[in-house]
Amino acid sequence: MSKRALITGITGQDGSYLAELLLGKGYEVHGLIRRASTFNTSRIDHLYQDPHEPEARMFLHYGDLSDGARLVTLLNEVKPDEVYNLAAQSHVRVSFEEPEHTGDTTGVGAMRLLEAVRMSGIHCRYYQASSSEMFGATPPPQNEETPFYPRSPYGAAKVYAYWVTKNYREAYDMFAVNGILFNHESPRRGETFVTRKITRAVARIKAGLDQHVYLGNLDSIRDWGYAPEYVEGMWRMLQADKPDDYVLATGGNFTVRDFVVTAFEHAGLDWEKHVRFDERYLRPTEVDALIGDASKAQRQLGWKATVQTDELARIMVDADIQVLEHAGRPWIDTPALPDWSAPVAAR
Ligand code: NDP
Ligand code: GDR
Repeated sequence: MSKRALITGITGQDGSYLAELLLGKGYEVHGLIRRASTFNTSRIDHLYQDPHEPEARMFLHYGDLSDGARLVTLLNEVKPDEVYNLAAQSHVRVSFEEPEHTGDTTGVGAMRLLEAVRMSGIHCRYYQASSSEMFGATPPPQNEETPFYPRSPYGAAKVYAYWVTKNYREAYDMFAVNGILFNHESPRRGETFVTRKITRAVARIKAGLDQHVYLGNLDSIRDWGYAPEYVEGMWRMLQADKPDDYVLATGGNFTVRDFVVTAFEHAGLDWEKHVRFDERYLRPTEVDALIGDASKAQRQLGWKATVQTDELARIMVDADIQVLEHAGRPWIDTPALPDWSAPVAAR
């Protein structure tokens, strides 16, 4: 019998890679999608099969994390073995403009899903997409023992979701885990996050379509890894013997400026001619430095990031150039990843 997974946020960057990974492992994959007036499934269209086909293994269901009753009916219908809660209003800057909505979706949404699991009486394993933004102002390196000090409505909502996940584990003996993931990016990254904004601008400037890109704070430090590797880590957390919380990160550190320089240089462009400042992209409170220590995940799950930030920047620039040159969709093909069945030292 194949395992059955339910993914909230399946239309997002991580949801699309996770769906691919699980289908590759023989899972039946169910995804929660929001009803929209336009199509919002471009990241997973290549995985879609007509549900009438007998071999179909991916199914999409309408729903929303703001609708608790729907989550109960859906869980009863799907009866998943594993639930991955990836849905969120995930943009930190936007969370200052929409704090209440962010709290409702990113924070209370996780509680609604946990409560729906409990009420439906289904015995499943639960993954919560927690974030390095929870560490906020606490200086690096950050690991599972580092105190939280969120610096945005988004970070605060993720702290709430983290604690309710832990509470349901302790109160109801649920197999519920927090993956505390540092920034991870890819050619499928949303266009308003800084890495993709930069690599997309590089491609457009190179093609002569734009002259400038407007950015905010170039001094913040982030630990940027490659998203396809991180969804493997999520899956590994749910295969462990015991539920626990894990940091996933590369351990590297790069400023936004370093990322800009690497991306522009890779395309043979001088960044100083093209990058301009716009204060609208500053945040009322910034997170200055996030650098993760993922040694627990390496020790206990055999997980280790192999793509460092400079290589990631080049992958993303190449993909965005390819999109423009070939009007194609390079995100469909995930480049070969390490052999995850091999011990870490052998990779
Ligand atoms: P995206 O922003 O790409 O995807 C978010 C997903 O959530 C989309 O599928 C979106 O649907 C869905 N969603 C938003 N609001 C709701 C709602 N009310 N009900 C149901 N679905 C909703 O995020 P990522 O893939 O980058 O991240 C996945 C998760 O991991 C998020 O929770 C994020 O906060 C967290 N995270 C991400 C990190 C990163 O670096 N990428 C690092 C740490 C944590 P739609 O397509 O319709 O908008
Ligand atoms: P982050 O990602 O806030 O770390 O959250 P983002 O790419 O938005 O910002 C990273 C850093 O870049 C600076 N910056 C800009 N950011 C954006 N978006 N646009 C700009 O023009 C710009 N100029 C400078 C920011 O100030 C910041 O310091 C991401 C999200 O995926 C979260 O959901 C996730 O939880 C965390 O990563 C870990």
